[in-house]
Parts: sequence; structure tokens; C-alpha cells
Amino acid sequence: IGFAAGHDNTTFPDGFLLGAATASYQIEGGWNADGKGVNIWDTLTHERSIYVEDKYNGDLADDSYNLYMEDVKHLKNMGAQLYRFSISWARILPEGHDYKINEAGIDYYNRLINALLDNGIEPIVTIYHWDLPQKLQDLGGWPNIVLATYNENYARVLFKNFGDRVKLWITFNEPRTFMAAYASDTGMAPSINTPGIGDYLTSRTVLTAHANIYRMYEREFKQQQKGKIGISLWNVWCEPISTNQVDACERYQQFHLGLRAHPIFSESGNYPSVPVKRVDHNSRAEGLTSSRLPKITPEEVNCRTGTYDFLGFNFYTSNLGKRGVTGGIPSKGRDTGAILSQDAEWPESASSWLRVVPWALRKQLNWIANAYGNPPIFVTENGYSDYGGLNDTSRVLYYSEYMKEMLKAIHIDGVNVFGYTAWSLLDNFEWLAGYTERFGVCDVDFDDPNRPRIPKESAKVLTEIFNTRKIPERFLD
Ligand code: PNW
Repeated sequence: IGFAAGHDNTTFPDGFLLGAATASYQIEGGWNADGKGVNIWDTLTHERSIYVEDKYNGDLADDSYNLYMEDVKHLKNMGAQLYRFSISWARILPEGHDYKINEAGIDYYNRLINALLDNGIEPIVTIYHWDLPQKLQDLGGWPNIVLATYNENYARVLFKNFGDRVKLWITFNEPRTFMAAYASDTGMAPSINTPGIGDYLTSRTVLTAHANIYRMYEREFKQQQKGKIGISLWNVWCEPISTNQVDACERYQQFHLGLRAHPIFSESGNYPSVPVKRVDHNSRAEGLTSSRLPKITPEEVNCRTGTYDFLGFNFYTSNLGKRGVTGGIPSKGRDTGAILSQDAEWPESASSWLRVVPWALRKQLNWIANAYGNPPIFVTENGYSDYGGLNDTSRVLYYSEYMKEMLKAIHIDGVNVFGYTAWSLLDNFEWLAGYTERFGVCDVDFDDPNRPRIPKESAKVLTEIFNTRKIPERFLD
């Protein structure tokens, strides 16, 4: 497709939205403040702190529960048009159920949302970013399909209370990541070891919940509130290690992105056929009577397809892929049938999984556009980790290079990307890595109880980009 020759491929299109992102457990602190209930990350970090690299937790984190005005100030200074944050389910509904609403939690998010709007910053709100109320985990957590109903009831409370002002909603952040929390007992919370089963059940609950929330919003709120709803999926690009390994990477895409994206964004409303066949086949070979990947019924197909206004997409890095089998029996790794590695030439970060591969973003965006009819895409996360410090030259390069590739996808390839929020506004609690890996464009001093924020070099460059709406000359080839 492409745009007219001479179009400036390093400029953001009119109307393109730019901002920064965070998530509740990673920044808020206030873990037991004013009636908040316990969630699975409170439990994991308190009871199994050994799982976290520095054995630390999010009890105080960036203390955004108290210091949110500081966050708003820095966003404003950067010229951010929007702020992506998530709502802590247990802060709103301490026990997960909607019979007991914590008014202090409602107040907190009202204050944050109003402060953002007063400063001309639009909120984009993630309904679920991994901090499940412990009471719901006690019922089995996401593998239990009843959570789809409880999650829908929670979402309704949010639409009722905040939907007059919040117009961009994300149902889930990265189902792929938190389904893996049910595939290992040394992983993310709740860290349950049911690989190849609990993870697929989680995936089903999430798809059901997403579709039901979308339909509920349509029925009960959309006409009045006029908001948009999406889901944020995460993927790592898979580059075939050689030209005869293309099928392995295609399979990887179908297992890791397609399993969630296909039911929502394709017309079929169902899983892609490749994972269905492979999991059916493996399940039979393991002696099971029914497939570990639960079937989607015709009714569900009708309810699911098209339940989106946009596709949120989190992107960081790439792998090399080839055919092969790894992982225990059963496991999603074994079902996928792809062996991954990284190219030693790709620059490293502080996170073992994250290497700098800017061109992979363009390829991945094109893959999505081709697979799902070029839906509107919002890049809800993209960022780089180091060990801290204000002079973050590598992060500056990361952002400018990845943004250049995203702009090529937009201007040259015609991919429909309409927004971008950098991960992250702040250094924060990086899950199992604790505070050892830093993703922020603002530095936070975790030794100082006042948690001062200081913009890094990268925040200054993003400020320039947000204000000029183009990639600065000095970063062009
Ligand atoms: C995302 N991996 O998660 C999350 O949405 C954020 O909360 C997180 O802080 C950020 O990326 C940086 O990690 C990921 O292992 C978690 O490849 C794990 C991976 C990738 C992204």
C-alpha cells in the first residue's frame, strides 16, 4: 500500500497518540492502605519472597498511591497526551466480588483520573494487569471459568464509576504472560505448576471474560459513554534461523499470539487451526480422552469475533526460531514445537529475555496487519531495561530506533497504528526481577522513603519527540 512519495516517514501522523505506561502493583504501594484487599502478588512476595531476585516486594513500590500528583507532573512536563495505568482489582473490590466496594479505592482512581484530565492527559486504563484478588485465587484462579463472571462484574463497577471520563479501556494485559503463571511453580504469581493444562484453561477464561466485558459495555454503557475497548497482547517476534525454518516461526506466532488474537480479531471467532490440531494430537498421545485445549463452542464463536475497537500490543524483542521440541510432557512449549534462541550480535539489556532488535517491530506489526485485516493497533508497551542511572543512552537509542521502525510500518507498509505508550514512566517493581532491572524514563530512588522521581536522558528525548512529533534529526541514519 504505502503513502505518497515524499511523505516524511519519521513524523508521527496527525492524531497519533503518544504517552507513557505503568501498572498498579508495580508502582502504587499502599498494599494494605484504606481497605485494599490482598492480591496474589502480595501473597507471593510476602510468603515466597525467595522467588523475587532481590527478595523485595511492591508494598511501597513508587508510592504512587500517595505520590500520583508527581507522576502527573512528570507526564505533563513530558508533553504526554495520554497515560496508561492499571486499576488494582483488590483496591476496588477487596475480596474480588462486587458486593463490597472499597470507596477509598474509588476515590484514589477518581483523584488520579481527574488530575490527568485537568492537565490535558487522557487516561487509558488497563482493567487487569496481573494482580488478582487472593480470594479469587483461593477458588482456583484464572483456570476456573467462573472468574470470567467475577471479572465482568468488576469491570462493570469500573465503567459505572469511571466511564464518564475514561474513554480507552484495555480488558487484559498480556494473557500470554499470566497464563504462564499457571505453568510453573517457580514463576509469576500465583506460581501454580499445571503446565499444558492450567495455562490453556486460563486462556479460555480470559477470552470469555474479554468478550463478555466487550458485549456488556456495548449493551450497558457504550451509547452513553462512547469509549473504546481493546486487549493488550504481548509477543516476541520469531525470526526463522534459516529460510527452511519459516514454518516453526509461523507456528510460534499461532501459539503465542494467535491463541488469543485469532478468536477476537479473525472472522472465524475460533482458535487458529494449527494449535488445535497439535494439542489434540499430543493430548491423545498422552492418553487423554479430551484435548487439553478446551474447545470453543459455536455460541462462543459468535460472541467473540469482533469484540474489539483496537488491538493493544506490547512489544520488546525478538527470538530466532527453528523446528524442535522442548519442555515437559505436557507443556505448551512441547505443543508449540519451536526452539528459540537469540542472536549474540543483538545488543543486550538488563533483562535476559530482552535484546535490542528494532526491525522486528516492523515485521511483527506487518504480521498482525496481514493476519487480522489491518485492525487499529495501539502499541501499549515498548521499552528497555538497564541497571539504573540518569544517563541512559542505550534506552534513548532503543526508543528512537523502535519508533523509526514503527513509523516505517505506518507510512511505508500502511499498518494502522494509532498510539504508543512507552514502558515505563517510572522505574518500578519489575515482577520476579524486583528492583534489579529498571525500565523507567524517570529514575526512582528506592533507598529514599520519599521515592523522588528524576527524569532521565530518555525522558528528555521523549519530551522532544512528544512535542515535535517526529524523530530528531540526530537519530536519523
Ligand atoms: C511486560 N518476558 O511484561 C509487562 O506488561 C510489564 O508489566 C513489565 O514490566 C514489562 O513488560 C517489562 O518486563 C513482560 O519474559 C514480562 O519476555 C515478561 C516478558 C516480557 C514482557
